[in-house]
Amino acid sequence: MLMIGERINSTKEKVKEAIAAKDAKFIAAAARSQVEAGAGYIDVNCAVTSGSELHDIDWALSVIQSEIKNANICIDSPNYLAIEAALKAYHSKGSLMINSISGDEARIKTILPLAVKHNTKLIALAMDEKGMPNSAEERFGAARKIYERVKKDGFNVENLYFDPLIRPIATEPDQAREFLRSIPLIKALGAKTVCGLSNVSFGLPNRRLVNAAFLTMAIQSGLDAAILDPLDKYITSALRTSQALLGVDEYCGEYIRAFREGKLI
Ligand code: THG
Repeated sequence: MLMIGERINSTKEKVKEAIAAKDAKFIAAAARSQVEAGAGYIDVNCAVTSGSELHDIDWALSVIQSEIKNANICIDSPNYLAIEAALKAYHSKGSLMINSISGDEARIKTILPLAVKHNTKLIALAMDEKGMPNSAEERFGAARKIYERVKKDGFNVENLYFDPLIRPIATEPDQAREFLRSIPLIKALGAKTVCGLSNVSFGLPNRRLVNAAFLTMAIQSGLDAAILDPLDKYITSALRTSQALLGVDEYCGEYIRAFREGKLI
């Protein structure tokens, strides 16, 4: 399963301050530590930076690319102009992922051509104009419409990742179950699945424990990728044990290596 490192996100106060102060060391260290912990992509969100997102994402991408050769980056922004700025700033040989579109046609119209032109991976939230989905079937229905829509415009669906949108179980106890049930339905379309893991535990104590247990269940259900904190030992423990138990970690090599490197609880 692909880990997308979540730590460079401007909703986090320290990150917001580092971006405002143009603290290149902070951003470079956050990128490096996540890659060393096993992140395949680094999510970059500069959206909460008081009106300077375009400039800030350009700066952050330069910093990350000079720290990490051929960095794979996941551009996380509600603003297509910021996504466009990031595509311009990216000059490495790695791979880009755009986070995200949904069933909203206005957003598809602006972002999809960029994803096609630059041959990026693309996250699509499994929701349409009716809003947040409740059941697995609603998630699947929204995903199917988006799948057909992006395929029609020439997007390579092998690069499509659906986010079935996990919601806090503290207030909506059936949502983890509906999320998990939606994964095989969506994957049967021929697309991949991804999620922002930590939403599931919002409002609960000891959130890391809930995130880790949920990750184990999601991996068992076939989740392909997750936006998470790769430095969290609960996360790496859940990931390595799950993959070893499912037989996708040959001779438990990755599990043993993670143990030796002190990455397990
Ligand atoms: N789906 C998609 N993209 C996403 C999300 C998703 N991008 C943003 C978010 N959700 C995933 N990224 C983060 C980044 C940081 C944190 C959580 C999710 C984080 N949160 C702290 C916490 O939960 O305790 C609080 C913030 C802070 O430290 O100040 O660190 O679902 N496609």
